[in-house]
Amino acid sequence: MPISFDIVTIFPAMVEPVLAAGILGRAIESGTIEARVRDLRDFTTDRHRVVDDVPYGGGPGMVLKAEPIFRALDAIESERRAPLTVILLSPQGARFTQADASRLSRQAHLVLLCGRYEGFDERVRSRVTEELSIGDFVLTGGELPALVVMDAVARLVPGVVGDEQSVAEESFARGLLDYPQYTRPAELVGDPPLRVPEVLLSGHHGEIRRWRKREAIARTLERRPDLLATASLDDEERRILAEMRREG
Ligand code: 9D3
Repeated sequence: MPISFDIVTIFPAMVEPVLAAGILGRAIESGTIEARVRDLRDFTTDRHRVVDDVPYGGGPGMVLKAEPIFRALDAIESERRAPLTVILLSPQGARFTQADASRLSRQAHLVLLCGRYEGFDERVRSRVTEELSIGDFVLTGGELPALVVMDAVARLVPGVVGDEQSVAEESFARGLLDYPQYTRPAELVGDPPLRVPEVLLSGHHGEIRRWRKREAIARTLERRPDLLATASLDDEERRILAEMRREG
């Protein structure tokens, strides 16, 4: 059964073209994943299709009304004939991580609820399974975060990314940064010339594997030492890391 997503937004035009392009687009076209974009305004009942209103108690900005969101969720729930997993994208959410992507990729269906304005009527949260943020920076709405979550989840679904092995082995899932990669030519002419590390041209697969491990660990130690606290390293990697730490 393909995983399916319902994205609820007041800006379908911001979401739709992303779903048509690239690996996600191909997966949707082939039926490996399903995605529907629901315009929140289609779930209003007034002539002006109003989705927001002023906050009770006063203050700046507008708040997304609860009823159109409830009607959208009711409609999706009736179609699916099953309880929904509703993910609210908001700056107040828990930080979205690879572990969340992995967990969510085992669900059959996800609703991604995108906010705009100053936020949602708090009562929307009575229908929300979990609330996620993609990081500590301020965006204009939840559409890009919803696409980020969908992209990260969808690529873990079998058949979406061509090379299953690369998904399974990707170093980030183990808590390491990627090792450096090169492709032809072996030398870029210039001053100085930029050469591919000799070991990669050597054909010594054991040495190449160890070089890559060392590079991935060195980079992680240098740029993201926080990742090493929880990384799942094999014996060889632990030895390399201990040696690097000794040598400073
Ligand atoms: C925390 C800022 N809020 C103070 C009044 C206002 C506000 C700013 C931006 C409320 C909503 C938004 C729109 N952002 C999102 O909907 C959002 C988001 C983000 O801005 N950063 C990281 N992750 C996310 S997930 C949804």
